[in-house]
Parts: sequence; structure tokens; C-alpha cells
Amino acid sequence: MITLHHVPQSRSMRVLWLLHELEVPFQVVIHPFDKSLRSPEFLSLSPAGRVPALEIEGERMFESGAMIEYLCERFSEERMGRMPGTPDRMAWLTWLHFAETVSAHAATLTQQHIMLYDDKMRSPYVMKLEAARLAKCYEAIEARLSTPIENRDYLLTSGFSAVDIAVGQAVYIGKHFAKIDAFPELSAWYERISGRESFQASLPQGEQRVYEQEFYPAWPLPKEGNA
Ligand SMILES: N[C@@H](CCC(=O)N[C@@H](CS)C(=O)NCC(=O)O)C(=O)O
Repeated sequence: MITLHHVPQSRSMRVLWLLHELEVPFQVVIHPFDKSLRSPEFLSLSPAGRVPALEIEGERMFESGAMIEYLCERFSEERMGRMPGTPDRMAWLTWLHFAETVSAHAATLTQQHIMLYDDKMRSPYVMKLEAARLAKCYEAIEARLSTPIENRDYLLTSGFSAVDIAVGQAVYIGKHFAKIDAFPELSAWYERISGRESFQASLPQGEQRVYEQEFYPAWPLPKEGNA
């Protein structure tokens, strides 16, 4: 049995989404997004106390990107994965790892807007800069989806794959801090992938959410002299 250790609305959602696409049995253990991730029990699953953690075939894995690669190799070489030697392999790896570039900005913004509990700890500069860096990532996705090939509905020329899941999950979180409306191809792609049953099944199902608001605007920068 595969066991996914999951915090709703975190990077573990991308592994949950993939598991829903794969025809394999799995179970989910939901954790709160708090200090319990630093308990000795949890650290034995994920040594830096991060989600996702995965138990599979008697082994324990951390790092969502590695999980996606491994699960695709084991269970969906052609549909969700693109194996060495196949035409979209390079693009598959590139976009899989680009998901982490997007997620890193979303994680910093989550810390700024939600995790830091006192306004004095937050920085309008970091909020503005990171939201702009996130939008730069959207530009990269928009450019990819605008590459003129017939039926460019997904990130890969060969169609929907685990990289749409990885990047799509990063955009799902990023949307809380930088809107996607100004990016028509990205918006249409997001609509397409988030309409999948597997995505809907990966959303919080009544559990506590990390994001109580749909959107968290960056604070205005202080006027010069008041910084
Ligand atoms: N590169 C790692 C990042 C994992 C990560 O930082 N996950 C966040 C949630 S999105 C986490 O567990 N944060 C808890 C903490 O930092 O205490 C991956 O993709 O698995």
C-alpha cells in the first residue's frame, strides 16, 4: 500500500493529484500544518519536517519532484511520465523541476502573508518582489503555452502529463498572491487541468485550509522617509 502524508493546500497536493490519476491503491494521512511536522515520528518520514512524505514498497521518500518521477516510472511511464529516450523527456524534466521554482515564490508569500503572525515581521518589499517574480514565472508558462503547435493544450507537445499536475499545483497556490487573468493561455490551461476529477479530488475536503482567502494582495510600499 502507498501512504501519502499530506497537508491540504501544500506541495503534497501535487502527489495526491497524481495518485488520483494513477490506477493504484493508496491511502492518505492528513497532518496539520504546524509544529507536529517537527515531531520525531514525522522527522523519521521526512528529515526536514516537510510534506509530502511517502511510504511506498517498504521505503520512505521525501521531495515531491522525486516522488512524481518515481511514481511515473513505476506506474505510468507513457501517460503521466516521459521516460529517457522519448521525444518529450527533456521538456518533461524541465517543467517538472520548474514547478519548484514557482512553488518557492508561493512558499515565501505564504510565509509573509499567513505564517508570520505579527505585522511587524512582514515586509511589503518582499511581498511585492515575490509577487512580481511569481508573475515572471507565469510569463514563462504563457510563452510555452503560446508556442504554435497544433493542439497545444498542455505543457508538453505529447499531451497531458504529470508536469501539468506539478506546475498546475504550483499555480493553484500562486494564484492566492498573483492573479493569472492577464495571461490568457495560462488561464485557459488552468481551467482545463483544474476541471479534471483528479484535481477536484485533491482539494481540501472540509479539512482546515492554509488559505482562508482567495487572494492576498501585497501591502503598499511605505512612502519614502517612513520606511
Ligand atoms: N522541495 C520540497 C519542499 C517541501 C516543503 O517545503 N513543503 C512545505 C509545504 S508546501 C512544508 O512542508 N512546510 C513545512 C515547514 O516548512 O515547516 C518538496 O517539493 O517536497
